[in-house]
Amino acid sequence: MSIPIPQPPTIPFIGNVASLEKDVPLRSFQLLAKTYGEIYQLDLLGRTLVCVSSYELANEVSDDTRFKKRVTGGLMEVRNLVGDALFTAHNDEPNWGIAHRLLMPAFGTIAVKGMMEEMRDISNQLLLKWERFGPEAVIDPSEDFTRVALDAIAYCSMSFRLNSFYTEQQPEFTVAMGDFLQESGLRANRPRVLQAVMRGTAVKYEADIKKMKDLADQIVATRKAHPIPKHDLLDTMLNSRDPKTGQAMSAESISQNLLTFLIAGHETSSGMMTFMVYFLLKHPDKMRKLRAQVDEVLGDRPVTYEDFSKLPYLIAVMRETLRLAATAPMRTTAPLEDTTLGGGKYAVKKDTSIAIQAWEMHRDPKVWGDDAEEFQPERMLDGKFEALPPNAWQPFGFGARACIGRAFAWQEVTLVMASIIQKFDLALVDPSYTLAIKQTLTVKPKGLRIHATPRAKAG
Ligand code: MNH
Repeated sequence: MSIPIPQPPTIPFIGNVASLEKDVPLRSFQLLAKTYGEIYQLDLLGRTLVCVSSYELANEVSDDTRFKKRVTGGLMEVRNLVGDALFTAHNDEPNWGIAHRLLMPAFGTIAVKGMMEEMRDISNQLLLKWERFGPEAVIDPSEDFTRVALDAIAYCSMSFRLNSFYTEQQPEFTVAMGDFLQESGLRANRPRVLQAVMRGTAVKYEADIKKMKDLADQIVATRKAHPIPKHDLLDTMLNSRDPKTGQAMSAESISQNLLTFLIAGHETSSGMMTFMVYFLLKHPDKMRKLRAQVDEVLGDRPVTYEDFSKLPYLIAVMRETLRLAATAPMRTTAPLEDTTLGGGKYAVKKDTSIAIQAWEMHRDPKVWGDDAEEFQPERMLDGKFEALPPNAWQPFGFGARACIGRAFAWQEVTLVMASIIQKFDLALVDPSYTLAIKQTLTVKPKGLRIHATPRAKAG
C-alpha cells in the first residue's frame, strides 16, 4: 500500500505558493526538504509539484522509459520567447527532434575542440581587462563571467561578436535577457488576478522579448548578407537537413534555437565560474593545491587543449563546484503512466510534475558521506568520480533531454579558470563575505566582489 506524499498546509486559491520565497525559491525548497524529507508535494496555483530530494528517488525518476521531461513553471514561460526550441520543447514536439539530430554533432567534443581558439579570443578579453584594471579594482566576477560566457557562445557558434567587454554596463541584450528570465520565473507562481493588473511589468516583458528577437534576426541577417566559409552552428542550422526527415529548420526555429543557446549557454556557465571562485577563495588550501598543479603543468605558457587531461585537480574542483552548487538547480519530469516511487511507497499519477532538487540530491549523505556539505574536491579524484553510483552527480540533467552544451561549457570553464589561476592572485574584497544567492532560472552567488592581482612573472 502506498502512503500519502507529505504536503505543507495550503491556503485557499493559492495553495502552497506562499511556501515559496519569491526571490530565491531554492532556499524554500531546501527548507521544505529539511522539514518533509526525501519527497513532498506542493500545490502551486492548481499545479501539483512533487519534489524529490534523495539520491534514491532522483535516480529512480532518471529513467526515460518511465518518465519524460516536463516543461512547466518558469520554463513554460520561457516559451514566450523561444517556443519549441531545444530547451523548452515538449517531448513530442517534432521541432525538438529536428534540432536535436542536427545540432548534437555540432556540440560534440570534437566540434567543440575546434572552437578552442575562438574561446581563447574571448577568454583573453577577460584576462586583459583584469590585468589592466590592476589590483585595486573591485571586480564583480559574475558580471565578467557572464560577458565571457555570452560572447563565447555567440562567437563560437554564430561567429557573431557581442563585444560585451567594450561596454561599461552590461550590454542591453544581456540586461533584457536577465530581466526576461527573472520575470519568467516570477510569472510562473503569480496568481492570475495579480498578473492582470501588472501592466507595466507586462509591457517591459514584451519589450525585452522584442529586443532579443531583434538581435536574433540581426545575427541571421548579417550572416545571410555576408556569408562566410565557415561551418559553425549557425551554418548548420541554415544549410543542413535533418538526416531522419530530410527537413530543414524553419526560420523561426533557427531564431528560437539561436536565442536558446544564448540563454542556456551563459548563465549556467557564468554561475559555475563565479561559484568556483567563491569556493576557492573560502578554501585557501584548495586554491594553493590547484595553483601548484597549474604552475607545474603550464608554467608561463598559454593553456592548450592537451593540457586539460594533465589538470585533474582543476577538473575535480569543477565537479565539486557543480555538486555543491548546481547552477541549474531543478529539472522536472513526469511519469508516462500512473506509477509508484520508492518501491511502491508513493503513488504518482501519469503526467504529474516531479521536480528533482539537484542541491539536495547532491548532498545526500548516503552517497556523499557525513561531510557532504563540505567543499572537498578530493572526493572527485583518483577514480572516485567514475565509481559513483549512476546519476549521483547530475548537474547537466539526464537522458535524451540532458544538456547539449556540456562539452562546450566544460572546455570554456577549464580554459578560463586555468588561465585565471595561472595569471592572478585572487582575494575577496570583503573577507567576511558569506554566500548569498541570486536566482532567475539558474542560480549564482550574489554580491561577490574580488580583487585580481597579476602575479609577478618568474625570473
Ligand atoms: Mn545546458 C539542458 C545544465 C551549459 C544548452 N543544461 C540542460 C539541462 C541542464 C543543463 C540541467 C537539462 C534541463 C532540463 O532537464 O530541463 N547547462 C547546464 C549547466 C551548464 C550548461 C550546469 C554549464 C555549467 N547548456 C550549457 C551551454 C549550452 C547549453 C554552454 C549551449 C551552448 N542545455 C542547453 C540546451 C539544453 C540544455 C540547448 C536543452 C537540451 C534538450 O532538451 O534537448
